[in-house]
Amino acid sequence: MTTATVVKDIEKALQSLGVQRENKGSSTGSQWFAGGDMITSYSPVDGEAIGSVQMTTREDYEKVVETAEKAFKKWRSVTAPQRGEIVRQFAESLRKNKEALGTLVSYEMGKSYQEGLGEVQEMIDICDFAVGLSRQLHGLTMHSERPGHRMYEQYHPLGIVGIISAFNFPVAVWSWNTALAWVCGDVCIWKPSEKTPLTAVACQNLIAEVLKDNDMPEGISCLITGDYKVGEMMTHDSRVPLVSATGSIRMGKIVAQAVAARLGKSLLELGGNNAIIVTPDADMKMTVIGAVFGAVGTCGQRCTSTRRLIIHESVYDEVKNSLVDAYKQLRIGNPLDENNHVGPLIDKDAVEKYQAALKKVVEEGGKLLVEGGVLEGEGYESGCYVKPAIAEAENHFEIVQEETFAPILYLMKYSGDVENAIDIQNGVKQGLSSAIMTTNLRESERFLSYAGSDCGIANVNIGTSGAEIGGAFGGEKETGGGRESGSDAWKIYMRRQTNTINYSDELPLAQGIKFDL
Ligand code: UN1
Repeated sequence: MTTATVVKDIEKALQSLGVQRENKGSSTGSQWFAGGDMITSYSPVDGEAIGSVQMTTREDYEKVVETAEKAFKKWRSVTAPQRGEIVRQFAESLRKNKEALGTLVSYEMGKSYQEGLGEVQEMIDICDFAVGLSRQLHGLTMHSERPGHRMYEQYHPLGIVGIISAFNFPVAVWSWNTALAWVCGDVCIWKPSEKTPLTAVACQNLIAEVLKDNDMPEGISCLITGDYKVGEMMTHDSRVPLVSATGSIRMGKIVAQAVAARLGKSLLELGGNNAIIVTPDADMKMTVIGAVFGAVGTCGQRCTSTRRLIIHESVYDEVKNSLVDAYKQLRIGNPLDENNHVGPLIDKDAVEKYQAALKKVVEEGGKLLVEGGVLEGEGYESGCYVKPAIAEAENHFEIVQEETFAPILYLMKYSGDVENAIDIQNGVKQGLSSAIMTTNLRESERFLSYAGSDCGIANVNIGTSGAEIGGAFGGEKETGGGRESGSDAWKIYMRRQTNTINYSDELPLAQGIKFDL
């Protein structure tokens, strides 16, 4: 595919999604406010400026929050199944715009077109899930210790949900939060990554149309844009009871402290350092495909990307050689060209971090098996294309302990029982995703037991990335402890209330306390 065709497709995508070359950056739905400085979004695909968005000022932010507060009063009175119906219509709009939005995600973020489509599919899936949920949102009932009493708990809408999302899943992570928050009766304010503001403008246009068609007020879906300073307006704002933040551990610690200082709630989805354990009983074909997709998919920029392979010494050379061979087949280039497996990193900063990590692993005593390097020349003009690399390393290396958002896979050996591999796997400060490749039931069950993986996600015979929306998504330790997406993750978007009702003609006190007048 030539550059010219890509540009043409982008034009079409931008047009059909209502994204301009110059955009206002603060919105309460159909209304947009002019703001401060412009942020330009450059595509890592070809280095071109795609368009720009005006940063939210403090004044704009105030307008947004005031409108959201008003909208909440109306939205919470719309019944949950009706709110679900609106989310259903949003899913329909996403289905219609899947190719356009997938293309823009691919071009603005750099992930492959297939993964761009997959990301929009993930949005559709969570909306479908939320529609069903809108007829549930159930609490428990329990038996009272007092005669003629009934107890139950119910969930009420919380208010404004602030969403801070990262560049790597520029649209899906927003929808995980919004689809649930909306059926729960909350209104949302979204601050997308300043690296991918245009996909956010596109999403805002799609949902604004749906809300307008349903005569809903401004303020149910709001957008603010800018750097961390704009995010800080929300984290410090007690009118925002829940802040859901996805990004680095460093960012998460700052958000968590700011929100905790005002006793707000935060939902954190931070870094991972995900490993696949390969035991002597692993299916080799699955292992290689799972490890390669996990390590190089999204150019290693998923929080679930596979960073470490912990391989039993008896199969170490076999796995190592198969991987080195498999890496030779990888095609790196324009992600909108479906012949390519790997697109660019997000920007030159990320390229520098990738280079620094490769240097550091060698300095610490590691050995490069697949060298990596930055690609130059035709098709690589943006300077963001790198070769996926493999290094032999030890778990205690400083660089291995860190999450580098790049396609670098560290191989390490274990000997003896699977417990030794689990110790290595758990021997990092992050706790998002993990996997074991084995056909041996005893090994897989030990990996899944209380003494097994300490991560929020633990898979058997699949890689570390590519979770489905039906399960709760998130991780332990420095990954932040939050859970988004499926299962009962919706509960964080609501406030729980316990109700005790006395239908007797006495007033007995709990715990048998006597109090007579
Ligand atoms: C992320 O990288 O922040 O499990 C989210 C996965 C995707 C979501 C990743 N469904 O890889």
